[in-house]
Amino acid sequence: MDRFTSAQLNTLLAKAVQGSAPTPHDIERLLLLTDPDQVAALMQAARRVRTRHFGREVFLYGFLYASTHCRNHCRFCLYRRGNPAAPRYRKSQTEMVALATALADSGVHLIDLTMGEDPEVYAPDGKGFETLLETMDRIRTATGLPLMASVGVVPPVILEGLAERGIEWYACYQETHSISGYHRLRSGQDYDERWRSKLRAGELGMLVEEGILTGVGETPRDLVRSLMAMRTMAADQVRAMTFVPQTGTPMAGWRHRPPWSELKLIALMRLVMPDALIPASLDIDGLSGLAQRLAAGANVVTSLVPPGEGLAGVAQSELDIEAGNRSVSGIQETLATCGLQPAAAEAYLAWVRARQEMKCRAQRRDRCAC
Ligand code: SAM
Ligand code: MD0
Ligand code: SF4
Repeated sequence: MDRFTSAQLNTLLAKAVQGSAPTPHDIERLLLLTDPDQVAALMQAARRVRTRHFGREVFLYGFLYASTHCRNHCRFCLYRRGNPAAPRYRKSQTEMVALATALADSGVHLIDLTMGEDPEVYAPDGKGFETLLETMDRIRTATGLPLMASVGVVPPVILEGLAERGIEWYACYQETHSISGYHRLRSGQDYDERWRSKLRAGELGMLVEEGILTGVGETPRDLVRSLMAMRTMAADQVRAMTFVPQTGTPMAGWRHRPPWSELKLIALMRLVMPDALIPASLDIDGLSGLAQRLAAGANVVTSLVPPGEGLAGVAQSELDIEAGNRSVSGIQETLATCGLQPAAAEAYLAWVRARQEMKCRAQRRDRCAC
């Protein structure tokens, strides 16, 4: 792949800052940048785009891993079915409401309720889903915050139930948009079913988060395809997570380090989808990895977990949780060092409502056009 001269790169980045996204070919070349000054220029451009769309304010997401039981066996995941190394627990409804309330009191803007595809919730009689919907209602009443459901590929009727209850977000990460890559990672799961569940959530008026994994054997072309897919589906929040090898899984010994990085992907997502929310997750490198993710153009701090409650992360089940570093107070200093500050709760809510309204108008336009 041909390299950029500094002049070429500066022109391309200046155009991106003005709103003209790089082409797929250029995205691939940017992924392969190695010169530290050129990489720094990419990050700076991403920060400029973030500032243009979001100013100096970042959003904060509380993370509640409500059940670590799962019927699936994703090859990359600690919580895959049958892994004896996975810490397993299932929080009761009362516990979840109390944990969400504590997170809300700590100052987060949203509660992300995440679970494995817990066989108790996914039971054929539907009672588990009924309880889940009720739990989300109770969390809403107790916290008044926007909510995200990261609960796996739920049946269509449950997706409708979430939308009817006004649950703002549906998060469901494809990990890759290469079908063979998907089947390698999410073995036994249907690519189209997962993809369609997100499109359907969007049609039902929910905001959608899409995500990719990096460091799992993907090619630059795969990543370009993913970025294009995220943009085409008009995902409202987009993320990249660096794969963390997990004990007891088929990928425990995987040590592939590609020449690109989560940071470059964050910057590229920012250039390609300037107004999307992009997480700086505490779930990969903990607090020490926050500043670099924000410097790459991320504008949401995710995976804030209250200490002392026996709660787990996903990629990092324990890192920094009990030390209180994955908390609103724990990240303040880093935010200030990066010249950023938490948004007001009203500002996050206003962003969510404006985005929902924009999607709704776009859908009405599309329906009229056909
Ligand atoms: N069970 C639901 C599902 O799979 O959609 C909800 C959990 S989902 C939020 C877990 C996400 O964390 C995965 O989609 C993947 O992107 C990420 N993840 C899981 N294991 C990981 C690992 N070992 N390293 C990095 N990211 C990981
Ligand atoms: C995070 N640990 O934000 C969480 C999780 C699920 N919606 C998010 C992967 O990194
Ligand atoms: Fe289960 Fe989600 Fe982990 Fe896959 S990624 S094993 S669906 S918890």
